[in-house]
Amino acid sequence: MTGFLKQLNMNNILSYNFNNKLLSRIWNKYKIPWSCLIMLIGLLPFNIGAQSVKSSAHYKTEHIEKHSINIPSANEKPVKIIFDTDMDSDVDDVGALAMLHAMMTNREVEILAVIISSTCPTSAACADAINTYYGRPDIPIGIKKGKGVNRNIGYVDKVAGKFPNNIRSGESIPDAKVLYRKILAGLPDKSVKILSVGYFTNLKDLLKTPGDSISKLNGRDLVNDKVTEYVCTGGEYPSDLSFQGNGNFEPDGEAVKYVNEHWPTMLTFVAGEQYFWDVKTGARLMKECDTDKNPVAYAYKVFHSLVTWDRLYPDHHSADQISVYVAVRGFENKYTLTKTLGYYHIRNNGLCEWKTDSDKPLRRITYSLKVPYKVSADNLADEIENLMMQKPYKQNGLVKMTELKKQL
Ligand SMILES: [Ca+2]
Repeated sequence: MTGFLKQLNMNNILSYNFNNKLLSRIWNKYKIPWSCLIMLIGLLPFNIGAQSVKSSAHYKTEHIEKHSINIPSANEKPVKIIFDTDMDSDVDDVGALAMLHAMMTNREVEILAVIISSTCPTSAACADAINTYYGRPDIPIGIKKGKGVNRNIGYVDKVAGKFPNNIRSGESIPDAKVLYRKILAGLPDKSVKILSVGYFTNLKDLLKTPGDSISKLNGRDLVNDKVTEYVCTGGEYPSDLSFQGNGNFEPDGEAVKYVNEHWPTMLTFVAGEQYFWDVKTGARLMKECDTDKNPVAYAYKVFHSLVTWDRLYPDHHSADQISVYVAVRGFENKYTLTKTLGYYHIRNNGLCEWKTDSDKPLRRITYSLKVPYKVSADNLADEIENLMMQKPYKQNGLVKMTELKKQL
């Protein structure tokens, strides 16, 4: 603080001397009447005040950058994320949520809500158990109401039954599209990213909502105003025209088609198949973390006890975690993820083909993305798994950062 006062005083003195010299020159050159000079002198305090504010802000920014290793600079705000997950049939959703929590602790991310695209209530309870484990039990959770997809294989029931959470029944969980509207309506314009790692059902429902008491805007306009980008796990690059179908596209292909054609902001598809499997995570998590105390490690352990198809066992693919990486850290990173400009042609059953149409409106341009095989998938896996294994920070990292800034 002493240094700050010294710097502040020196700046004010410099400012004051500069203004005095300026007034002398004006007086000597133009012989301005004293009444006018007094008016000019009257402006000096405002000038000094402005200099003081500027100096203070400058000092604080510099101070934070130099001395607080884990605190981003004033220009590096955490990325606001709404996380939309199926969390019923695969366990990479759990790994993705764990990553987001670690990134929130590290001030890269602010999780605004977790929204379940499955109709399985224990998916919501599992997500709440994970949020609670990371010390953030109050993160809002929504779920798809009514008819929808439910591919629960059972690991979420085990996690929800073993670890503390506040979800007691499906009826107590807010409707996904209503929660979306409430959160979006309360945000500044262009301030949030939506990240989905499951079905597109909730996003279709959101786009179709009319104006209401929450916001006069319909869903599409609300998204257009508030969302910077929508990043999703989904699709095959360059095409999936088989009848197997992509795991996120096929269960609600109509929703994928609708969202792809109506989403008003940038839409990034983290699309691919083989590279998902090249980035292997989970084995180290289960080996080094206590599966009785850590719901993420426990979810992976239970998942592997229920499935026989995981050819990577004891590791697992990292499709949803790669989408987290892309949503938070973007394309420009050391793993040189590549993007391809174009547009998905999607059929109602979820089959898709990537094309580079030029007649699509700019606002609806979508991206596909793949990791070149020369990329060190093992290094990316290590980075992802380190985040999945990062210990909880019991207090909300963002609040902590605010408190620390106040002290400076
Ligand atoms: Ca998923």
